[in-house]
Amino acid sequence: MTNPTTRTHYAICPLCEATCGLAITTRGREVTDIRGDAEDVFSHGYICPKAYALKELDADPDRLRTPMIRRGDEWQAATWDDAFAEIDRRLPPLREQYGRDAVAVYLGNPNVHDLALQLYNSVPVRMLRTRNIYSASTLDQMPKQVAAGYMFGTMLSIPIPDVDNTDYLLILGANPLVSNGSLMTAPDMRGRLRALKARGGTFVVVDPRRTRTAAEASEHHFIRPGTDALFLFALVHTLFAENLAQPGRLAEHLNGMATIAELAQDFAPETVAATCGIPAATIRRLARELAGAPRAAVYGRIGTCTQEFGTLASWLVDVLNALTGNLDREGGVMFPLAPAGQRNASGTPGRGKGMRPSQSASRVRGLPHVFGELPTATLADEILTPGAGQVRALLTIAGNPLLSAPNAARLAEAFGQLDFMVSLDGYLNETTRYAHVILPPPTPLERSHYDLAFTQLAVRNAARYAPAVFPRDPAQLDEWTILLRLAGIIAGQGSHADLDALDDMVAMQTAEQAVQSPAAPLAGNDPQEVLAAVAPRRGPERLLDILLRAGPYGDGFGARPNGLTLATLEATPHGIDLGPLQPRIPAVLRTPSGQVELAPAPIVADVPRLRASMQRTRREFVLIGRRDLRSNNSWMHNLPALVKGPDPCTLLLHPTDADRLGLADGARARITSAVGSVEAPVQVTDTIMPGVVSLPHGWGHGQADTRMAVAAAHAGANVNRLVSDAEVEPLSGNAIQNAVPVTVAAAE
Ligand SMILES: Nc1nc2c(c(=O)[nH]1)N[C@H]1C(S)=C(S)[C@@H](COP(=O)(O)OP(=O)(O)OC[C@H]3O[C@@H](n4cnc5c(=O)[nH]c(N)nc54)[C@H](O)[C@@H]3O)O[C@H]1N2
Ligand SMILES: Nc1nc2c(c(=O)[nH]1)N[C@H]1C(S)=C(S)[C@@H](COP(=O)(O)OP(=O)(O)OC[C@H]3O[C@@H](n4cnc5c(=O)[nH]c(N)nc54)[C@H](O)[C@@H]3O)O[C@H]1N2
Ligand code: SF4
Ligand SMILES: [Mo]
Repeated sequence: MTNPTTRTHYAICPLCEATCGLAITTRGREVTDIRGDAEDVFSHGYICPKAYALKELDADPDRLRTPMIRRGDEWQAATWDDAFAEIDRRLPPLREQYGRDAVAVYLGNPNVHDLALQLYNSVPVRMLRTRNIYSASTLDQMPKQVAAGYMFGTMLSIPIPDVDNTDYLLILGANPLVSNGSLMTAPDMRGRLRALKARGGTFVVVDPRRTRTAAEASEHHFIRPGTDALFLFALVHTLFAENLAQPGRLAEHLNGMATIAELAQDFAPETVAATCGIPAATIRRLARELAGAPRAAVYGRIGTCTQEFGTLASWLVDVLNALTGNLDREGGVMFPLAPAGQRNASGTPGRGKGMRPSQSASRVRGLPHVFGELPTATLADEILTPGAGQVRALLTIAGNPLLSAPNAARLAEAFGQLDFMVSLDGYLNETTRYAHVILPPPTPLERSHYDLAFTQLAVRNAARYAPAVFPRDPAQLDEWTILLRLAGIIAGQGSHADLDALDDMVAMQTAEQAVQSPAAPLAGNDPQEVLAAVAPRRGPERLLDILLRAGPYGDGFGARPNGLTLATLEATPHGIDLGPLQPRIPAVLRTPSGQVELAPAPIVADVPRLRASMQRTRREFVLIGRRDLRSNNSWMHNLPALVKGPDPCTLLLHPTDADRLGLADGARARITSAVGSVEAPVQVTDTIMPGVVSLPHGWGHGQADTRMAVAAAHAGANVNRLVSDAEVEPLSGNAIQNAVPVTVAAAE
């Protein structure tokens, strides 16, 4: 080919929850430009610096392009047939010998950013029939999901701040100007927050660090890490004490208000102020402002989840939204209605099974099984502790737990003992170096995208589909095919199972579910007719078409002729706007009572633990995390554009603490916790609260046997060597990655 033509493709960025629309210009197989798609109905041209890194990711010479098999210490590039044959040779006998719980699965964060993984990862995982399922969810948002499950009935019934219409936004433990928003899909949070202020509104940030978001806020308050539930309870207390608890329209849909009033009695602002580090008068004023604002929203994220009282704090956020009349109304917090896969839009409107406390527990520590998974913080226990049910083999899918999960050193020791490990991953990194077989996915530019997860958490309803930018490199396999081949092996069909038959089975299950919902227009239809209607599509596109057509905006397979289909989306490359969020209570509820449960018994039972925490003596230092705009958890540090510039992996230390310890800016500090010790350069800054230090997660590269040359040159320290796995948040099993007690000293 002499003169490859220049083309523009419209894509959706799969890197973070903002899901920005991209305009990618290509010449032949080369990316010449990546910009925001100005016509995208959802993101209107906004992007961050990571979008351009998709070009470097695509071209990264360290990115694996063939399967890898490890024999002893030697890694060998392998054919797909050899890789699957190796898995077939080693995995089924282990299941045979030790039972199905002997195989564990860890699902990492990119599973929710990838259409094929979203639709197909459950196929091999369910076939394993193991109780040992772990994921990044218990390092992240599980407490919010537990609170949502109890209050509203499903784990994805998470109310989202209507940031574009609110007058008052209280943000705790989130830094959306850097993270680009989480459990709140909203590209360009800076623009949205500036617009909030421009229309006379207020936003308040409560965070142990004066973040970029805090710096732009109307006001910022330092809070002692881990004390958000106390602070939130004090706001609730003030609402009741001053007769400001006015749920308005929602009153008739709420259960448990009296219980809340009673519980809050113990948490007067004066009682919690010293522990939180926020004056009582400020807490009272914030409560009055929140109640007095015409429309207000409370929003909490990582800082309120990955901590000791994560479920209590996540719950209280929505208790406050309900008590101030802001739950489920414009300008408050609302439930999105996604076009596909929205669990709280199927089944009987207004009623459901709800969430019950975990009925089973982990083998070693008796930790809760929540939404079908066990706490990642106990994966090492299950591998290291002998006995029936011990984990002997591991499948990781798009995860890097050795950088992201607590007590990384102990987890590494555990991985080193596994009899067999398979990783579906594009890098030979800190985790996959322990694998025996690595199966690499195609690059994000070689696959289609529709965001099934974050449309359920977005500030506006929309539908967008993007075909792959480049045809898949014939040497690679689509991820859904990889997953089906794994499923075939697990099902005992060997490494050459009939993939078409397996895919037909998956599609049939999806069609059966689609016709089962009494609320769907196609109720009673024959699943065969559904399959005929989406023929000849296969793979993710077939499943997506079924979900879209059976969804709330769908054509119902003919019942609503103008409704949505995948073909409609294919014809609208910038997406279809489906309008602002609308009130959905009571139809959205899936609780057994059909009410919002403000005071679920299992959550209420955890309140005494919170009360007792006020009696503790304060630690000299507690450690918190942080994120950097040009980074994404652990796996984008091999891209030169993202790692150039100053070292982001520094220990933030307040000037008074630095003086006391004799640590100057740039000095090396040793940070030590109950489980480990790391070194990092000190960055002295008054943006961090005295007594609090911060290290970002996702660093700690450069280990032997990894193949990420750029990352190795920017190694940084692994903060999860400091985070303990000994305790988890009791209701959700979530790891406690914030407010970790540490000591700090000059490095030797
Ligand atoms: N101390 C501390 N620890 C934390 C956090 C914290 O704030 N503090 N945050 C936690 C949070 S919120 C999260 S979500 C977790 C993340 O934890 P993980 O999900 O375990 O880690 P990631 O860094 O996201 O690693 C993603 C892996 O997937 C691979 N990958 C990327 N894209 C694809 C793909 O398309 N397909 C496949 N098959 N593989 C892919 C990458 O190479 C990488 O190995 O970390 C958690 N850990
Ligand atoms: N650039 C970039 N974007 C990302 C990611 C990334 O790694 N880099 N990761 C993505 C992922 S997986 C997620 S889950 C989201 C997370 O999205 P966010 O939650 O917005 O991310 P963070 O920047 O970790 O913000 C957490 C904030 O909580 C504060 N904090 C820590 N402990 C406490 C506490 O006890 N109380 C309170 N009130 N605050 C506390 C921290 O100082 C920090 O400012 O970001 C996503 N987006
Ligand atoms: S904000 Fe997130 S989705 Fe948007 S371009 Fe950046 S990484 Fe991609
Ligand atoms: Mo996350």
